[in-house]
Amino acid sequence: NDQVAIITGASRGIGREIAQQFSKESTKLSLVGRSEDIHKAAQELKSSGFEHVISIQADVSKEEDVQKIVDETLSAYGKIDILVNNAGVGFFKPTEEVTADEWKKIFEVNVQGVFLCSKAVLPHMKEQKFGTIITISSDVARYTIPNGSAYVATKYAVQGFCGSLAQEVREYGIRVGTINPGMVDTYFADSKQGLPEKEDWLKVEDIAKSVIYMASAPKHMLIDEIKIHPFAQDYPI
Ligand code: NJP
Repeated sequence: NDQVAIITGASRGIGREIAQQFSKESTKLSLVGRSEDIHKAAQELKSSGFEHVISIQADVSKEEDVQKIVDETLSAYGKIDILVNNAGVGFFKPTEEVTADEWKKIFEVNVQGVFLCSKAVLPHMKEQKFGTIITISSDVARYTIPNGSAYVATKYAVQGFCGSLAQEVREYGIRVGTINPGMVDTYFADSKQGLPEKEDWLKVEDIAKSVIYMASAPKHMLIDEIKIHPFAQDYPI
């Protein structure tokens, strides 16, 4: 396998597990996160004997950081086959308590980050006439919940962006898809992974394996959306 993948938000939670699963497929990896923990995630893979991994401390909402991600990936591996837009943040509270700054910031990461990273890899994928862009969206891109107006709005936006992009780049052999999970046991929204009350929630492996499935589908196949819920979660259809 000589595929090259960029995974954003790979320092913990779903992104870190996506990196683990890709390493088992021998996919070469660029791991992205804002904090220094991103280097630990790469080191963990190296310690387990996987050599083809670099870590890039970068913020997906900043254009100059995103350029750094693409430049460092190309100089390490010479190409980009897969982008996993996984980095994302969330908070849940009544709308009148959401500040304008919080609204702006969640859109900068969840929506602008997906736009900037996708835009930055497109010239390379177009040139090689192949590529897969997978975005971890959410099941709330398909329905609404109280106290989630900002987060839900970002995921509706992401869904609209990815759907439009999918049609736009099809002629270049580039596949664009979203994975839309329900509640996953991670550090999301200031939580902790492994809390007993989240025992019935989806596990990071459930989502990571879907990413591998989507990315490794044969070239004639486009999996444009995967929805996954914890069996125990009550959700609107
Ligand atoms: O969250 P968490 P998840 N630039 O907090 C990084 C979606 N989702 O794994 O930057 C670059 O454990 C952050 O690292 P750091 C969700 O919307 C989740 O659950 O160092 N990286 C960390 O590695 C999101 O899109 C649930 O702080 C940035 C990672 O992102 C995706 O799943 C349900 C960054 C977040 O790890 C992964 O979230 C659902 C930035 N600006 C959708 N900001 C769920 N957990 O229930 C953050 O439907 N990161």
